[in-house]
Amino acid sequence: MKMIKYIIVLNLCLFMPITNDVLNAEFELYQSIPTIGVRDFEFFTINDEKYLAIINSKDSNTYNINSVIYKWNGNSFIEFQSISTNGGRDFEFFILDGEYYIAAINYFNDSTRKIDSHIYKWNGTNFSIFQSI
Ligand SMILES: [Ca+2]
Repeated sequence: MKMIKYIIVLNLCLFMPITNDVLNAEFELYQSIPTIGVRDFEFFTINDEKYLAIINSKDSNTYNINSVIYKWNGNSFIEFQSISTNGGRDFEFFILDGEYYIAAINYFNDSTRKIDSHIYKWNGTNFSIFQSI
């Protein structure tokens, strides 16, 4: 059985150089995904479907940008749902009483750090806003 290994490289926070030797020895580039000041990749599964949530923090003008949840189609991750974020710092997926949730942690909205973060709940089709904290 062939084992395929994947590596995801955050384009904002590289703490060690990834040389061609490292890539060739253990991993090969499989897919590139556009990111904007990315802070977190969160992989999770719902009903055997695989998702990758990528939280963006800011572009050159504003912290108020969308972050994106991608869905695995068997060959690659394709865009599934955009989530509005304000200086996004982290996506955190969790299961509570059999229900699926993802929290989008916000940091800054161009004027204040005193802002809400949001919890989204899986509605059977996609995530909808559940609670602001
Ligand atoms: Ca996370």
